[in-house]
Amino acid sequence: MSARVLVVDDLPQNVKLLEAKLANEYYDVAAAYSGAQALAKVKGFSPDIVLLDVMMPDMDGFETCRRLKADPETAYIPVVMITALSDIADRVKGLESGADDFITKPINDLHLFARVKSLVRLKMLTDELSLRDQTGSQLGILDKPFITADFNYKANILVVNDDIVESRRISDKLASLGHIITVSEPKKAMENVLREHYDLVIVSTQLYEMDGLRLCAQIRNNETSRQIPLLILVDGEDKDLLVKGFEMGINDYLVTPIDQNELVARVKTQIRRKAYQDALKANYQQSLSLAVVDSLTRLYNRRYLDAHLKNIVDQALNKGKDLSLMTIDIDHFKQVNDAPGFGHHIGDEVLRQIAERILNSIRSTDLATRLGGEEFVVVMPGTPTKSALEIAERVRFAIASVPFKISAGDGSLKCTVSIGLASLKIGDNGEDLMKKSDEALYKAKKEGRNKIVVS
Ligand code: GH3
Ligand code: MG
Ligand code: MG
Repeated sequence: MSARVLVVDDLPQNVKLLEAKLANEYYDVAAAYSGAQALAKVKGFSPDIVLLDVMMPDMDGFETCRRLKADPETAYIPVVMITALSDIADRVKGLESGADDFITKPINDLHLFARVKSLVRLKMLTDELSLRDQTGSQLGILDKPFITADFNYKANILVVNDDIVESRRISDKLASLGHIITVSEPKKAMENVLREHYDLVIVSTQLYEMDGLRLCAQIRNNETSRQIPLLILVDGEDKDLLVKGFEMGINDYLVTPIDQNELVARVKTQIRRKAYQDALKANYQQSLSLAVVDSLTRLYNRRYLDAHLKNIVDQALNKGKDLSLMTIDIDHFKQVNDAPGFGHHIGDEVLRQIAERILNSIRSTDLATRLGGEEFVVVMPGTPTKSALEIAERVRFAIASVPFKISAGDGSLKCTVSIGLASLKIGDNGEDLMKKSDEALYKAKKEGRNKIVVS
């Protein structure tokens, strides 16, 4: 995994040492020698992770970190603080300032690479989501999501530990962060994980009944629980176990006996991250479907057609495949809305049923969209004019042959559509195709409606 690392330290020899270690593992490394320099460099270099010394003149590591995390552009770059001492107060202060992790000097290579790998992996996931989000913003359909660092979210946390005393201490300490469930049997834990929604699972690796890591592996290997953050409790001496844990994708660890403040800080970090990822995903999915699907008919809308028609046309031209497109317009639809005792909502009832009949008359590979108003477009990949005409006739007939159910008048209404059909010729683009089918539609209207005209 090649990733970009920014090393920040006021002492050049420290920077050199870290640079050498990281370059050795094929990381792409840049250096900054002060907090101010780091803030500037982050923008151009866009690192996947920042290793940040705490003790620096002028702006110290805490302040640098706070500023990185306060800027929406840089907030999601993981920061690892490097503290001179294994001073608990410093660690907690670091995590409170938004750091994702810390390492103590002298730097243990194992811990360094474990932390870096795990954070970089997470960053890549977040990047992918942001990228999709950005595509959404470019299409003009997504608001920029930004979850602030403040923290009111009540989390669901599962603690798996058969040390009842330790378990109790953990759940007391975390009580203010949300809802804490404790279980002592791994089997029951897995059942819980699959049944409930958890924001974090804390697993002791000193369980009597089962290897705690095995439970972690089960959680990671199950589609339902794959994304849940995992935090393990390990005996400080057990380095091998920690390495194995990171390899299977745990997110963080605490060394026993647990420091209570560190517990809270690390749990908060995990939950915040999960909340961010969830929000990003939900925002993306929801905005996307809100933005490209027409709410009345549930067909795709014009924005979607505009974005995709070009791709469909390019693909057809490149592969030498047929492509046909029809524009469907309801005949005298204004009269439906304007009929005495009817109104817009009756028109909407008809629109919905027309969309349904269009969908039922086309094939699953065809793309049905509501272009706007009472006009629909169906794109038919791989379809020459002759077959497209058959499909168009099916649509026309499905609409004209059976009256629509409405909640006005005598409860039913006859309605017809006119259809313009065009097929792709070499040299055409999407717009040409739309224009041709629209002209054909105009002709169908002129020739008396309830009919199909081929361009
Ligand atoms: P033509 O056969 O020439 O297409 O006649 P038309 O009345 O269908 O055409 P025109 O373009 O004059 O009017 C379209 C009407 O469609 C205007 C509007 O009342 C109605 N309409 C457009 N969008 C909606 C909608 O979302 N809901 C409802 N109920 N009516 C709509
Ligand atoms: Mg119209
Ligand atoms: Mg019309």
